Amino acid sequence: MNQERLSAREAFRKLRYGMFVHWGVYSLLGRGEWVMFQEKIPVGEYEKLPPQFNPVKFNAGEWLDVIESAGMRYLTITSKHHDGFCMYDSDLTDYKITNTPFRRDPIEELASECQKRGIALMFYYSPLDWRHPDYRGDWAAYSAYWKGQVEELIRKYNPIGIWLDGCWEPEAVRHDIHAMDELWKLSEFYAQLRAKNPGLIICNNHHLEPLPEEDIQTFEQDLPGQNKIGFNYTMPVEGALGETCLTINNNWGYHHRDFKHKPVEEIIRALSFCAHADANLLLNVGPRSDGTIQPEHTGRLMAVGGWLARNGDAIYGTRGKVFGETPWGGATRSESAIYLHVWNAPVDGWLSVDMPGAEIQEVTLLATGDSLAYDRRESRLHVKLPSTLPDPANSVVKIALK
Ligand code: FHN
Repeated sequence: MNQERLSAREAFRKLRYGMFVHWGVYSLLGRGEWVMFQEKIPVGEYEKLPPQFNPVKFNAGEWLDVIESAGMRYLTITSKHHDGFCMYDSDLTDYKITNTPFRRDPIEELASECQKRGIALMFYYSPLDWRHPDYRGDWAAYSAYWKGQVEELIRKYNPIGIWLDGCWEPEAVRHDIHAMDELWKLSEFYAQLRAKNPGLIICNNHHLEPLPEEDIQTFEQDLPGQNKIGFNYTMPVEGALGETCLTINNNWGYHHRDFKHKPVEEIIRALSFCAHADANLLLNVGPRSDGTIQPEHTGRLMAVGGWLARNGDAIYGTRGKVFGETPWGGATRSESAIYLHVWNAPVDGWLSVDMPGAEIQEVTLLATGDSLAYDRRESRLHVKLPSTLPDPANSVVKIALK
């Protein structure tokens, strides 16, 4: 693996927390990003949406304000979803946002704002396409089209990576990574991309073990290794970058009747569990057709940002897999400290962890700096928690090492 790729992977892992955005003309209907397929909307009918699309309230600076106050360090946004509509100014199709009343290129505006603020940018791209005539026709022509679009996204907007989604079609290749690679010619394409962009981060959300040239193993709507929804590869693969992608409610694209907004505590625990499992969390919002993110979501994001303002040292730049499963929570570590994430505090208030050989300088509550009493018996460390913890969702104990 070349040095640029190694450095890019390390930088990506350190980001730990990103915003996923599913935004497209489907937001006009407000019934999620699969509406065209689920409601069997004919292409000709669906094509009536772009002429109505004019997100006049879209403001890249406002989106980046939300990302920054949320404590998120990267943005992964849909450049083209399965409906085939391009949310950027593609040279390869007229079916794109710059051909709507909006006329502007929101991806370009977001890329510029991300650059200004040091927020990393990735593009979700769907090779699966419900509209393109060659998708079910001239496979060679369609392959040239979608790969050309991925290349133009990289060339035009300079993202840190590409997040592919949809190579799990057709069913025949869904459970066989080698058949999928053969059909979509993925490894060959990745090598072409890497020849020009050695440090490109590549993700393919196929829910199988990553190919050698793929960097990220995704856990969709699932925490790493839990596989509660059955279509993720059950255990994190050694050496892959883990990333859980999670909806903030129950839909990726905007759904006007989805009120199942996740509680702040649940999001904080998901973020902490991912870091404990040495994985990133990519939390999704689905903006509305006017270009705004709904307040139920911005409010939650800000609240998690508040927790991160107090506890971010235990998340950003840390590594996980410090201990095995524990009944009280999880753990992360940096060069100089171990962080115990406590979301299920022991009834007697004593945390006990095995820490052979560690030389301890101090034990404190990360959020307040308050010192905590601790005791060492042989290789085990016992820490006395206060009766009231600062963050019921997840209070972090910092063990500063000498
Ligand atoms: O079909 C897509 C879905 O619309 C959404 O984009 C998610 C995000 O991970 N991926 C696919 C379902 O696995």
